[in-house]
Parts: sequence; C-alpha cells; structure tokens
Amino acid sequence: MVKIISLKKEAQKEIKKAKDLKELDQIFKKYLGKRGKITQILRSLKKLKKETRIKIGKEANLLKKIVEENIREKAEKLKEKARAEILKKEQIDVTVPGKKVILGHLHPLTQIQRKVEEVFQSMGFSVVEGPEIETEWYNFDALNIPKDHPARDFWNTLWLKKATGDRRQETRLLLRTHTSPVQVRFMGKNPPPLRIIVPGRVFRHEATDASHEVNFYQIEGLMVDKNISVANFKAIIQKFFKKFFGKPARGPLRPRSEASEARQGRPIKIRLRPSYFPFTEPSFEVDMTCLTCRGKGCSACQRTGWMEMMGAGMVHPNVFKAVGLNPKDWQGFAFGMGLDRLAMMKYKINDIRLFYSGDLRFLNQF
Ligand code: FA5
Repeated sequence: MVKIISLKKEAQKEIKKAKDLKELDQIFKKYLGKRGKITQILRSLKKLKKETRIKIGKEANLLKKIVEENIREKAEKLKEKARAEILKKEQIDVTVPGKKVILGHLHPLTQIQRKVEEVFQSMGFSVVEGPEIETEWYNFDALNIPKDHPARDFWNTLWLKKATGDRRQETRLLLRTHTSPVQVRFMGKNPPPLRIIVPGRVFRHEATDASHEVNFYQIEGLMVDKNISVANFKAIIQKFFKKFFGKPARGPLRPRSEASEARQGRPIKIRLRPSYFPFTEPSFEVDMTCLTCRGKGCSACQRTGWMEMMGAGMVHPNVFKAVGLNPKDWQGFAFGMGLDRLAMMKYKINDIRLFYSGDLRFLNQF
C-alpha cells in the first residue's frame, strides 16, 4: 500500500515536470509500459492471497487509471502549447514596412540605341544585326578595300590569331572595325528596295581620349532603291536629328530641344564635310554643333565646337557589284553613326569613357 501511494506521488511529480511529448512518452513506458512499475504490480497480483489480492488489485487499478488520466491531460496541454508556438512563429505582421527591392535600369547607351531604332523604324527602316567577329573579306575586301590598300589604315584593326596550320581558314578573322560589313551581308541575301539600320559594337586598336574608345557602338544605315540621291540622305538625316534631339531625353540631364536652342539664338547646326570612304562615292562626314560646350570648344570636341557624328555617302558601284547587283539599276546611301557620340550630345557628357567606367554615380543619373 505504501508502495502504491509513493509510486503515485513519484509518477505525478514526473508528469508535472515533463517538458514535451517525448518525455511524457518515456514516463508512460516507465509506469505503464510492458515492464512498467504499475504493470509489474498488476502482474504480481496472482501470487498474492485472495484477500490481499482484492485489496491491492483495487488500489493498483485505481493508480493505473489515475496515472493514465494524468498523462492524457498533460499530453493535451503539451499539444496545445506546441500549436500556440507554431502559430506565434507563423504570425504575419501586415503593418511591418516591406523590404525595398533594388531594381536596375537600362544602360544609357541601350536607352539611346532604342530611341534611335524607334525614330528610324518610324521612317520605314528595319533593324538588322551582324556578327562582332568578322571576316577580312566582309570588313574590307567586299567594301572595296583590297589587301594593301592604304585605306585599311583608317581602321586600326584588332586581328584574331589564326589556328596554326589550319589551311581551311581561307580568310583571316578580326573584331569588326565598323558596322559597314552588314551592308554587304544583308544585300547579299535581300534584294532591294531596302531600308535598314544596323546597331552594334565595333572595335578599334587606338588610343582613347574624351571622344574615342577602343570599343564603342555604331549605327549603320542603308537605303537602296531606284533614283536615290544625296538629297534623300540629307532629308532622312535631318528628320532623324530633329526627332532625336527634338524631344527631351528621359533622365535628369535634359538637353534643350532644337526649338528652344533656336529661341536662344544657338540652333543645333549640322554640316556635311567632303570626305573619303572606299565604299561610298561621293563621301562625306556629318558634324553637329557640340552640345557639351554649345559650339564654344571643349575637350569632347577637341576645341573645334563641332562633334563628328557619322561617315556617309552614296553606295560605291563596286559594293553593288560585290553582292551581284547592277549599279546602273540601283542607287543608295549609307551612313555609319557613332552611337556613343549621339548619347554624349543628348545628355551633354564630356567624356565617352564614362559610359564604360561602371561607375554607379554616373549610371544612376539615367
Ligand atoms: C566608319 O566607320 C564608316 N564605316 C562609316 C560609313 C558608313 C561611311 C557607311 C560611309 C558609309 P568612321 O571611322 O569615321 O567611319 O566612324 C564613323 C563614326 O563612328 C564617327 O563619325 C564617330 O562618330 C564614330 N567613331 C569613330 N571612331 C570612334 C571611336 N574610337 N570612339 C567612339 N566613336 C568613334
């Protein structure tokens, strides 16, 4: 009897102390499991005399019921506590301010490229692309610049190493020095009439300064049809400049529109200068008033007040012949515009190298 009373106290103390269901399960096994303390008392009953067996049996069964009940109640409490803890963890405080997601934006040169594409597309031009690794033939020969022609010196070229002993490589490879090879690639596959622009990266092995980079972007333009003349080129390019500089750029550095420049007595001027390119005849260069200094002269325009924006001209008969077209049937104009320089003028940036600096203080302004 004494044993039963002390066992009850012992079990109840342990049940009260149990911190989780695992501990409670151990307690169950200790007292009520196969070899549990209470189970053993119940099993030993049969060895007792009838009178004692009835008395002890009654007490032991009562103890079993009480301990079972205590364990069940404690299990409920522990489960409830665990549920509350999970709920607490999963709680969402809708009033907590959200975390700010940092979004990037398009590079200013990409923004300018898209704007240029938009303007030319509105004038019926399609956007075409070509490879940055080009063959010597497309970059030079097909553009009427044969080997040993002095004009090859205009473009300081980055040549790619030939795989040694590779006889199959008939033509040398290079990093294209301009977007003009795409004129030939496109005309070779698409019969005129045609109007295309070709934006893309070009490479030159030359010293950098405020308006020259080793790696920069050009936009080639090509229009081929019957009866095309320099007048058509002038009209298209004037319209382009008007549309491109006419509207203020997005971003904090908004250049004044052509109209407002004109009101100030300082209109944006464009001039055509006679020039020479082996793949156009006649050839010219197009300059515009340097908007960084408004024509006064600065480091960006090499103190001339003018920024050279593009080379251009009427497609040379030899280029038409290289793609199997009869120059007597077709005429066209072509131009190669410096995209970086357009961006410099649009945003009044005085050094081309800023575009490639990766400096966020610069880039975040656009
Ligand atoms: C050419 O590259 C010719 N392919 C352009 C052309 C196309 C002429 C079609 C006729 C017909 P040029 O080397 O001048 O020409 O370059 C054209 C433009 O690219 C320049 O007017 C200038 O705006 C830009 N440019 C040239 N070199 C650099 C440089 N190192 N860094 C940044 N922009 C440059």
